[in-house]
Amino acid sequence: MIDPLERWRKYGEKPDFAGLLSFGGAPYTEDPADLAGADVAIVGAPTDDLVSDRPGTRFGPRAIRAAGCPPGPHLEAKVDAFEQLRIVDYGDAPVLPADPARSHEAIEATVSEVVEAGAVPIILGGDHGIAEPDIRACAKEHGPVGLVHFDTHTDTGKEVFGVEVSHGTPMYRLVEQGHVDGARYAQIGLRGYWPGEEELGWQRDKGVTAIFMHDVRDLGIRAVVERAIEVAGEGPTFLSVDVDVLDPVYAPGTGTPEPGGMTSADLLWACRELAARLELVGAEVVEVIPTAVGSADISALVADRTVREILTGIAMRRR
Ligand SMILES: [Mn+2]
Repeated sequence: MIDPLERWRKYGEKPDFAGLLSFGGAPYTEDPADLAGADVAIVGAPTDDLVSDRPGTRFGPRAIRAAGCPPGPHLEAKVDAFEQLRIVDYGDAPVLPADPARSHEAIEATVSEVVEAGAVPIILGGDHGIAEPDIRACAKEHGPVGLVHFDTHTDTGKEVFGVEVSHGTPMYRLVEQGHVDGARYAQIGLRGYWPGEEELGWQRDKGVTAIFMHDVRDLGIRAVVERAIEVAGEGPTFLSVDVDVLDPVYAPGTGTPEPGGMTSADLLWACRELAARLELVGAEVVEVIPTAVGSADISALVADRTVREILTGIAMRRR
């Protein structure tokens, strides 16, 4: 285990641009034995072979780590997640370029190591196809999970361009395979021009709750989050955040941007509130295509802060 903050210990904080790249300066390890006693482990899943439009999310995990800031108390929640939780950065899953099947096997195996150690995995994508290995690893341990899913798109296609394993199909497959309980599944932020009646009809049959962007606009984020908490209810739940749920002004670096989306302020608060009130067994932040370096990359920056809000919420729940 390497503690990237150690050399700066006497100053109380490390500059963001210096030292080993780990999430939030968390201790870094690739040894499963070091996961013992961890509350949360960050896992990178740098793969983008399954996108239907713009590639580049393979650079997401590294950019999100580079956009991080050191630990400290959350000014609104008054909680320092890094002080209250044992958080480790477990590095990247050993993905293979141009071999999505073996990359998914590697991601599922790495996330499973975290789950089996009793820690909550938070996975940095990567395209949204990684939801399949991420959630499967959690469901193997906890049984069918509830799901709160922020996204422009439902990702419930049976196929995209005739391809069944795609970043547009993971939620269809996870529900059909019994890893996600459709009755405990809420989507938030849907808008634009996909999917069609076939996919929406399938969702309704499975009892999935679709909360559209016009619902967020008309009802407000607090009412929408209450509805999602009601749907997910008690029991193990996964939180999946596709940054394309945000308006492209907040996260222009993403594979399939759609104007008219959520604000960062709403998404960040929602993630903290959900993590504080639901029994989260895992989370992922996906579809970041970095276009710059470090805190200059606004899509990676909002992804880093999304994970920080989830961590703050978990710390609030356990306090
Ligand atoms: Mn998605």
